Amino acid sequence: MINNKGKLIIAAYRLPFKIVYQNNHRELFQNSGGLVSAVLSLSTQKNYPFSGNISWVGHSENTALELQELTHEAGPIDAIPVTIPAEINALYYEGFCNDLIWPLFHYFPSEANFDKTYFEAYQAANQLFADKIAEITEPGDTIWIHDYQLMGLPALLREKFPGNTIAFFFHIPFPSFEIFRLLPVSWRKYLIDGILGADLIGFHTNDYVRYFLGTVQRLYPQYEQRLHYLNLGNRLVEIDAFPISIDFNKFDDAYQQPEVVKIRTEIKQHIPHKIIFSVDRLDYSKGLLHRLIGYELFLENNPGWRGKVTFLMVVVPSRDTIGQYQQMKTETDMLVGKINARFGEINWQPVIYQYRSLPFEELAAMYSASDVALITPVRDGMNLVCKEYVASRHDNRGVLILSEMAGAAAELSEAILINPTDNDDTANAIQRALEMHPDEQEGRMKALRQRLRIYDIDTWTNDFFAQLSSLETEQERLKHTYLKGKTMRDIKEKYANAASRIIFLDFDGTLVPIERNPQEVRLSEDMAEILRRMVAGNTVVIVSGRDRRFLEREIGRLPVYIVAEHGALVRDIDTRLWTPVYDSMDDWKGAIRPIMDLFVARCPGAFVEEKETSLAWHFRVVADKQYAQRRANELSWQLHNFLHPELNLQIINGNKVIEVKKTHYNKGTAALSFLENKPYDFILAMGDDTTDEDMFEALPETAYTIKIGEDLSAARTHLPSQKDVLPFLKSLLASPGKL
Ligand code: ADQ
Repeated sequence: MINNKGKLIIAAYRLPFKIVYQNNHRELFQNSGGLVSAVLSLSTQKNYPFSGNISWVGHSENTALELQELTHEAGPIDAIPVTIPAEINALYYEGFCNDLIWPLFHYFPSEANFDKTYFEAYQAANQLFADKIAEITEPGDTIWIHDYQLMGLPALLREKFPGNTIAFFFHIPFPSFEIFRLLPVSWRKYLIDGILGADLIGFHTNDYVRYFLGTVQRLYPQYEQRLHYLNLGNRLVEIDAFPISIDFNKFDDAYQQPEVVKIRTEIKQHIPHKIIFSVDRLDYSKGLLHRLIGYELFLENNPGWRGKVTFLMVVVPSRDTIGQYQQMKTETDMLVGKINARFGEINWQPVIYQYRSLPFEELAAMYSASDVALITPVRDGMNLVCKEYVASRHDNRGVLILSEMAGAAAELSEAILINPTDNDDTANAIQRALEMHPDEQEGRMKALRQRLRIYDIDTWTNDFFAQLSSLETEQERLKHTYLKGKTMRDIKEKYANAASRIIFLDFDGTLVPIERNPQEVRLSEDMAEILRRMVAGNTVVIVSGRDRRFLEREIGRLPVYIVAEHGALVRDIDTRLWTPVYDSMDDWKGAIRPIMDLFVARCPGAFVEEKETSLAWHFRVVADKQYAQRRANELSWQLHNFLHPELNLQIINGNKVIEVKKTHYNKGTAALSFLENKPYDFILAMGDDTTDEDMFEALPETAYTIKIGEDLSAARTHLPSQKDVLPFLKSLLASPGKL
């Protein structure tokens, strides 16, 4: 895993501890939520990848001193409180977080309040977190930030600590762009820039990953996306799905615990027929009202089940100081009353409704006593209740009815999946679950349990940190170190002492600056002069993607090797004749050209460029970038279907261009063909473009590879800009050489 690490810092809105005063006695309560268990189990692992105690930074009403005294002996977590003044906290937490982001991201835009003071408080609170974390951060520390309350924090920390690893995990749904775009423009930018300050960004499901990447693409079309990676130019960010899980063994073991067995027996005695169970926080996203209406419809449609089933609905109080929540509680109370009044009998109550928090043993007993779990949120990032229910069913019995709107539905396909707002669907699912044959129940439950047993909370944390570790390796590989000081001395010394040298130089962006109009590019006299001097004692090869006509015009007069069209054509230094790397290269164009032309017609502004050895479909100048990108994806897909391996063609998705050319050659193969003909003990390659990466990757380890600019690269060193190329080459030639 990760080597020579500093400590792990966790930032989440809440601290995992709270001090409660009872009868003049102080007591420390440790929250047992999923994240806390994950962190605790991580800290006890043999190959724990960090050093020292974990610092957990979070809002608290307790002082640092109180917490220190009590948590000192409590275990591996040091609690570090952030003090947020009450008036800011109200606008930040109850306001921006729970009166705007929570409803909006759960697809309740009509419940969202876009208040300017909320946003100001959100920024202020994120800054308070950043300041507190800055007090304790040291080089090598990893900072893991959680959830929608702290979206601005990764960027605030990145600015202060560019060298530290920062990870971010988002626990609620990330919505599609149509919802996200409802936010004011500057808020959107603050939130997305904020999250992108992290190195690794985790969501529960692949859908949320897609929506996030889609949003970034709308805001920043210039960031290149490849698989799960986003290239910000000077930094690589990974965005991936890590479905959070639970402590499977804790719930599984509970089945046989004496206290749980006792409570389960009591429940079964008290309710001597089928039990449907649900437990949630009070929240409109949890679908309580729809669930009750679905159950009512089930009783209406199935008179035979009346008196033989009870719905045990437990709701844990939450956010009930907010108006919407109070109203929801009243509506729930009324609906329960209505169902009980409509169907209840002297010795049968259709709904037993409890508004309270349950201790663990009681929760485990209810899970294992029930015949059906009815978990029907209208939106839920993941939903842990359904996973806890499955883990509690050590007996392999019970049926899970689960909303398809919960993130967990992507993993738990053996549940009966329903649309929670479709009352008929809910009612039918209840009937089907109650009447399901025990063999079928067992088959489904075993499959669900097997999956959760493997992907439990420990696997989740390990998966997350393993990704972080391999991302760090990738970032290290692509990191840019500028060519100066010792590396510069080293390269000059090697140059001076070498017996046989070869130098590969890209043209645009390396020997000449990038111009808006590519045809207007001219090689400067200074650069031409350096190249002429360089030829004495060096094999000089100019490697370009341009066609040979252009290259003849611009550099034809120079006594150098020239490689055109990414390695397809080579001009000899002595004969000055061009040779194609492959014969009869363009017999394939007749088949590809009509496909590209069709896409020109379907995408106004796009055009086809016919090079000697390739065909390129350009869409840089198309006004509607989104539309053009879609067409480009479509074209690329059609071409992929068309290109059989025997055609020996490849598709290159370049920067706003899709190019088809013969496989087997690129700037890398072109460079290698020179090395095959003669041994060299000094190899240098310079370039700025993505196609130069083939050259950097292909050349031997001993080669000096230099990327122009800050973009991530496989080259070992960088020069900041094209302007630095001439001074560098001059200084190289000034090295006192053997030759
Ligand atoms: P929550 O919205 O809180 O979490 P959930 O994932 O279901 O939702 O977790 C609820 C937890 O509270 C469960 O562990 C459950 O056992 C417990 N709980 C619920 N009712 C209870 C009661 N009456 N008494 C005692 N305990 C009760 C947010 C996101 C979710 C995401 C989690 C984790 O909204 O989508 O799954 O974070 O990332």
